[in-house]
Amino acid sequence: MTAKMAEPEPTRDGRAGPWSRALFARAERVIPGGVNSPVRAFAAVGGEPPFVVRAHGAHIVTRDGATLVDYVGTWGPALLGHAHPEIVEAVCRAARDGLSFGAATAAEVELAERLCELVPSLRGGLVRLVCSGTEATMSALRVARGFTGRDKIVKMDGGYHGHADMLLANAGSGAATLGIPGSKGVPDAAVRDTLTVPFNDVEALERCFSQHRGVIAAVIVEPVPGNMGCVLPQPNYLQRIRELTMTEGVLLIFDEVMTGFRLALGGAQELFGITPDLTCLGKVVGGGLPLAAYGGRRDVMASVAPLGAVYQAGTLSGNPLGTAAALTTLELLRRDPPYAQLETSARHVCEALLKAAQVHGVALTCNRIGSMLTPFFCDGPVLDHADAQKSDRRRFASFHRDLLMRGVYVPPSQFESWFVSTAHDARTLETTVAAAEAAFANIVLHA
Ligand code: KE4
Repeated sequence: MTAKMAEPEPTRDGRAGPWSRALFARAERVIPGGVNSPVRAFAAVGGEPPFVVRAHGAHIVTRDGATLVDYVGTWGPALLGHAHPEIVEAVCRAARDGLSFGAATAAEVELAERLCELVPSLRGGLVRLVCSGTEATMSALRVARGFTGRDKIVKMDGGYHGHADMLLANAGSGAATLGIPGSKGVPDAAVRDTLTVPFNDVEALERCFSQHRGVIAAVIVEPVPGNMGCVLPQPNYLQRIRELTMTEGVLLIFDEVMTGFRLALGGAQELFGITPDLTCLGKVVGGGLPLAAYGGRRDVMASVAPLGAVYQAGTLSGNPLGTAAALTTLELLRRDPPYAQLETSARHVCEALLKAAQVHGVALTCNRIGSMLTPFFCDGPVLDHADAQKSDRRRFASFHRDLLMRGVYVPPSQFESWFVSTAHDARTLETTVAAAEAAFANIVLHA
């Protein structure tokens, strides 16, 4: 099918062209929905995903020849831009010595030591390397249940912590986008012990604790949810969760897969000054390679096999390529912390979106913290999943398609965060603002 097609001309229009459409048709014949993760199918924004051939810095290039300013950032890892030369070089160097050993290596020790230095809840504690955020959260919850001897867990409505059975209850991210907050194939028994409460609602958590006193193992929370769109904790909310869990003997797990190393070197827990009992990390820490981690209090993590009786394992855990990418990423962040620059760039984007929306009379709320932001197509405030659900998804879809046509690639879902990287410079921000202004003008006409 593609054999006779002419190579595409360079363009800024990121909408799927003949090459992406042909690839998607082939993909749908051999991959469920044509993608290896549901949100990539662009179901909520027209259903025609552009296929990507490479990415550098703040840009991705599609198979149809479009160069786009990227705010998906491979869903968070690309904090330092795509294909950072020092990370690529470190991975290539490691690869020349072998791709995977399934044995202990010095790099894993060094990375674990670095994590225990940088992340407050890991200081003096233990950390285990895994390959994905799902593995990290699933394992942390198993450890919490093993350590406390309790079965119930609490998560937030709209919180997303990967696709482990027990966490697919009122889940956010792709599950919310596709309107399947639960999931077929998850037996009732698997979520029977999963309790959900609205984010930013202390009273609801207090009621949950009083109704389930003594049987809750852990609360798992994204300290800044990114999977209902970006939602900020209200003043004192995280502190109240810490106090309540302490009083109730419930472990507090911060899922910092998205916020870790993005909001500060020590993550959201450093930024807000709250130390959880366990922390899950992923995305940024792996520099784009499959590397994640969970860890925290030494007495709790001592439950993990082979030290303790809570089993967790993985063929590629701590693999040499992931650890090389992670060590280089952390060294780059330590050498030149980018957080002030990220704050300035992301604030510029948020303010420009709000201004353009206002000029065209479009109801918009833009939640932002550091380099994470989400424009919600509704009047604010957006403080939890229920608020986020009020967004006008038709307008979002129109906005998304317009931006894509004008060379700006943002998450294809209202319930995701945009990510600004250190590679987003003045020119890319200018392109973004111009595209947004035109997109808002268009919304009023068409959506
Ligand atoms: P992974 O298993 O996808 O590596 O991580 C799961 C996960 C855990 N915790 C948080 C806070 C997360 O945001 C994620 C994954 N995030 C989604 C995007 N919001 C990944 C993108 C996708 O599912 O394709």
